[in-house]
Amino acid sequence: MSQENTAPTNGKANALADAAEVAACLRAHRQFVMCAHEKPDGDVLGSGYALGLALKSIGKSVTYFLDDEVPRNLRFMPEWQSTQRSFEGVADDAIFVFFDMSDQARAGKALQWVPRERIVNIDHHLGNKRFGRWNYVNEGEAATGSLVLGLVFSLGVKVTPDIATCLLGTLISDTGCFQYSNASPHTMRLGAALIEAGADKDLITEQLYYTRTFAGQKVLGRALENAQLTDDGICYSIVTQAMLEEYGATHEDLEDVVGALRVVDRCEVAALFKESADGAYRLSLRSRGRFNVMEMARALGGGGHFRAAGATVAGPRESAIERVLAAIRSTMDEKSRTH
Ligand SMILES: [Mn+2]
Repeated sequence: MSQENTAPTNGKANALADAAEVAACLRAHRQFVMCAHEKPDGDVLGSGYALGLALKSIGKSVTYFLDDEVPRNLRFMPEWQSTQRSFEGVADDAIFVFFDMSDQARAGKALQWVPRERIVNIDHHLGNKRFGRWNYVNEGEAATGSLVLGLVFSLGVKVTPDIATCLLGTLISDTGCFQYSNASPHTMRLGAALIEAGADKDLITEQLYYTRTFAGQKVLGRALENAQLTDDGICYSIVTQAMLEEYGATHEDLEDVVGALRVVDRCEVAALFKESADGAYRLSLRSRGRFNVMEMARALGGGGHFRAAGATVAGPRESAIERVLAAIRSTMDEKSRTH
């Protein structure tokens, strides 16, 4: 990969300036804590590991903090075993880098104490709250990892095969293996450059898309068996705690379920209700492209993207379903009236 001192921008005039400014901050400090959001995915962890590797290569001290286990399917990422659940060894002047979250609250309880003046915020979500002292945000990018690649360039660090694997993992994770509409020519070029730099594409796709637990596949079968399809194109299903217990599955095993509902030909909006131990439901919403599920999720106190969003809704089950279907229909009706 060429080492031009330019950040890969996506038509946003301020992205390059932001990258240079953040790179200056990274050069000026000596210790960094990489911070992930709750329910970590390939984008947030790959971004943290990639920037961590880049910073270590220029002599900086790096801690990867995660108030959770690293999900099994992300344990292919270089550096994952260095992830720690405490702030042990973190000095008072350390800088905290928050990845892939529009709001500090998404980082979970353990990171709410971190003051703005010590935060670098790197993100691609709509409506980012600019909660850091340094905010490197570009909503046009498919993944936060694209922005991290820009920083690696700005730092003048060589993109090693390990850094490339982490960053290709972010792109593959957030684009559904380059299938979603966010996989622009720009994103494909970044992916190609990362493969040229030595990223292990086959390892990433095998781990993210072709490795599932047997328990998870059994629950997927049950969720499809129980799925409902309404006349107005809402395909939904529920995974209860009892189902998870029956097969020994966890919420981590459920990531394919909502996608399997979304592919139904008469489906416009897919909704999966995942019962939590406390009786509330974690809701995942997916759109076939006509309706903005982020609006629906926001009406329920959640958020996300146009085609993929989520929220948490209180039980009991029947009233949760009723409220969610009402929120979905309200957005669908609104669009039908205005288009
Ligand atoms: Mn992301």
